[in-house]
Amino acid sequence: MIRTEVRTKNTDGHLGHVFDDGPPPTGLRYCINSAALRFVSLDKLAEEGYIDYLKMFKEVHKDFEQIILGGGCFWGLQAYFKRVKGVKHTVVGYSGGWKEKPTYEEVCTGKTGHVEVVLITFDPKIISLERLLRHFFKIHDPSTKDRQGNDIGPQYRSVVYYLDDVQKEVIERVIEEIKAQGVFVTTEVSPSKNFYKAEDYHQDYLDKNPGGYCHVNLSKIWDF
Ligand code: MHO
Repeated sequence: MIRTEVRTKNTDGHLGHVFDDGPPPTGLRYCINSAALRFVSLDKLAEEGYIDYLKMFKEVHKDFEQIILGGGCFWGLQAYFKRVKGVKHTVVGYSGGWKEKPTYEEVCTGKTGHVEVVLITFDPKIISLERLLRHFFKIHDPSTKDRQGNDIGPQYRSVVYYLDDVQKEVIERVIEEIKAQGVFVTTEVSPSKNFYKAEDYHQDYLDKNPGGYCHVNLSKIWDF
């Protein structure tokens, strides 16, 4: 049997071997050294930059659900949502643009297409997506295009990026309800196409800097 060596793209390091007796669709079987692998758990795929891989696990039972929300400076969004019951994990990042691995400074220019977002991992047995979205529409203003409070620019636009198609319907239903209450909604609803984790100092920023800028009212965590 032919044994083809797999080597790293840039540094020519040995990773393992590949054989042609694997399963469809590629027919390839990768036999990769464990030392060359990094284990990323399913709930961390999105935040580690592998959002595209999630679709490979559609059939796998998960005890969590995820959604990406943008509604102004991500410091405040994260500070609020991490206090909501049923939210298991939050991480801030950049999403929706075209620039790969953007820095905060690049996103701040408004020219990367990205939005400051929070990736929320929640337990759907404790809080539904619907209720989570009610929080979202309560704490930010969906009517101001490319703006939340004093923060202006496309990086502050209101967005919901969903991670699976089932979520789309729920999001549209909640938005219809809000519109019916007379609210003008500019919120962009799209399938998530990327997520780049923001720099460490932005993670849990308001816990580290309690007096820091925050456009969200944290004095009340709503109960829906
Ligand atoms: N108005 C705030 C926004 C920060 S947020 C991380 C500032 O300019 O620092 O975009």
